[in-house]
Amino acid sequence: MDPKERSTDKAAQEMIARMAKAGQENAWDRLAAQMPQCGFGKQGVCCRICAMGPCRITKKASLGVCGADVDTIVSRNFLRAIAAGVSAHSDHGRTVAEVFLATAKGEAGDYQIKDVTKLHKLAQEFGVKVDGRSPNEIAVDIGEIALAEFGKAEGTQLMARRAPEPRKAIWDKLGITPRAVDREVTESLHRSTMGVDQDYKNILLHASRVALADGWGGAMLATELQDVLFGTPYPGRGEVNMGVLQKDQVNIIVHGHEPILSEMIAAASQDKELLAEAKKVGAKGINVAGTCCTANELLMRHGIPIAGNFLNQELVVATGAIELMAVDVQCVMQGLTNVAKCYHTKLVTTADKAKIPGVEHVSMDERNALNTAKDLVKMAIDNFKNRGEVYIPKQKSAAVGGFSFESINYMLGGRYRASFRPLNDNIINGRIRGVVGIVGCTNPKIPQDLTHTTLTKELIKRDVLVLTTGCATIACGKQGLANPRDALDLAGPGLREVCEAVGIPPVLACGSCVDNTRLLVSCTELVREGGLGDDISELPVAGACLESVSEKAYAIGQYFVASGALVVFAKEIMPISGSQNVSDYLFGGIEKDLGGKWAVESDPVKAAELILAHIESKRDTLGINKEKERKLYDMADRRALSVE
Ligand code: BF8
Ligand code: SF4
Repeated sequence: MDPKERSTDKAAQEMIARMAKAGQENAWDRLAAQMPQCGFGKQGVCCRICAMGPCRITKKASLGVCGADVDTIVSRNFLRAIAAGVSAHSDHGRTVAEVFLATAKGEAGDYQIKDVTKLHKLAQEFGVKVDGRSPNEIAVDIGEIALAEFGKAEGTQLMARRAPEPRKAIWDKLGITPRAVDREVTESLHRSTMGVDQDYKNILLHASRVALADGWGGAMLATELQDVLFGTPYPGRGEVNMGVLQKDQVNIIVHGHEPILSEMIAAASQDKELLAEAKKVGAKGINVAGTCCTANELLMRHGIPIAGNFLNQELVVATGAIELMAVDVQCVMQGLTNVAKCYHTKLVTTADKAKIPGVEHVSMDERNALNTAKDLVKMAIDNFKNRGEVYIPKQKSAAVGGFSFESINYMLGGRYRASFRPLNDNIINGRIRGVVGIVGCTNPKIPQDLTHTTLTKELIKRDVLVLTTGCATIACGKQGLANPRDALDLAGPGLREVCEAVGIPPVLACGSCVDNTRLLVSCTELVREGGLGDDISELPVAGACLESVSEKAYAIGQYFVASGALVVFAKEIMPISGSQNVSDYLFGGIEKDLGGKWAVESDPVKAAELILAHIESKRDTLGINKEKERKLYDMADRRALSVE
């Protein structure tokens, strides 16, 4: 297959061609070998949760052996996928909470509480006393409360209190205010086992509840605690794509999700002794770059370069320039082992819960974190001499990352009064039509990055502010859309004017997949600031992921829907088409219950139309599309025009 049909990223195209020439396999080749994929699986109609099965629903056999109908089977599979996604984000959150607590207690000396302002804010939210106490004392209480959120016996998620009041009332009325993460995941598995919940709407109601335990629970805690521990991101420059690899330096790739590891490797790479060692082996320095979400975390906080997103992981190794790739959890392809074998690259697993046969394991213990990271850097340096042929594609793009909620708030409001007011005002006056989150993965079924970048361009052209996370951020970054200057040239006149006035780009890189919670917090702030309705469901906002891969993407989609937003996925990647009832409910009926809904559209241009129509209908309902009386300037105009 022509590499251009596999990826829209020029560096990836080069590497795909090189791998093909060398007879090396990657995800696209393995996908081809899987064709045709199982039609039952695609529709979500197969069930193998008990030993009377596996069953699959066909015209000939409309019920499983137990009598389960297609609605039960499809909704149960969907719930299980969401629960798995929730467990991934939230287990990440729990690890962060554990390291946070160990840090506060002085048991993880290499980490420290970096953002005391945010610590105090969390303390206020959690009812923790601040006066006369040191940051570590406060953090011990916060850490203990946070850790309990994952497994507490009673009560609901503390973070869910952040949601707008009408939203919380909807959740309460439906009985889906999320409880402890572990409880919601356990109940998901219980309800979806053989012979338990067999009412598809009831099953999908719990899908919302478990997803909310992630968005307004585990994942939100991951983001908040990481900010306190590693620093709340503020905008800074970085570079994205394989061209960030350095031919004359020791290259280390950190891959996975938890910054617990990558933060330490980044620190160890600056160690003077290790730098001297690198020089001794003939390298000019130590270059750390990231792939996948851990890359977003490092770009957000340190401007550390990003080598690529999910589908780039094998291609990066195939450059022959990587001395060591340290991986932790999630989205790490086992296929990496075969590619690494073709080169000198040392692949190292670091999380005890995620090992790979034949791959060296170095356990990352937070109590000895920096030393472990130094050992890894040393391994990389020692491996430099084993390099063979190296080919590094030239492509790289400048990018600005670091758009946390706090930094957006600060930039919009200015130094003296952080505020969303200018954004609300400009949505109300129509210069900005709405706000859309473009998130998630890259899937080999779709030319890499195509939909994220096309949708982003279509939306900013039509004056929609775009917030990105996960691999979609990296997709945009690679194609220059996270470069404010280039992106501004593609923005519609209204959006451009506002962006130039307040000094934000039209595409905001907001971080990793757990950082989708920054988008929930931002939506809540849009409501709180006033003028755009009382609930998230009234806002002219939407979310989209047309290249989803992971179960985590369903979890994210469902918590946005349950928070009141429209969420658009690609049709062929939404495994519910086997049930008309489930499809009708998720694409329509659920809106009456929760104010949000799913939609499917695989074509990014049509997806943009669909989203814009949704945004305009929300604007109509809000009454902000009505022609206003002509006037010279109002306050909003003046604010939008004032350049600091
Ligand atoms: O959590 S976007 S492919 S890397 S799942 Fe994975 Fe998808 Fe990338 Fe990050 Ni998110
Ligand atoms: Fe078949 Fe029912 Fe068992 Fe599923 S639970 S495998 S549908 S018998």
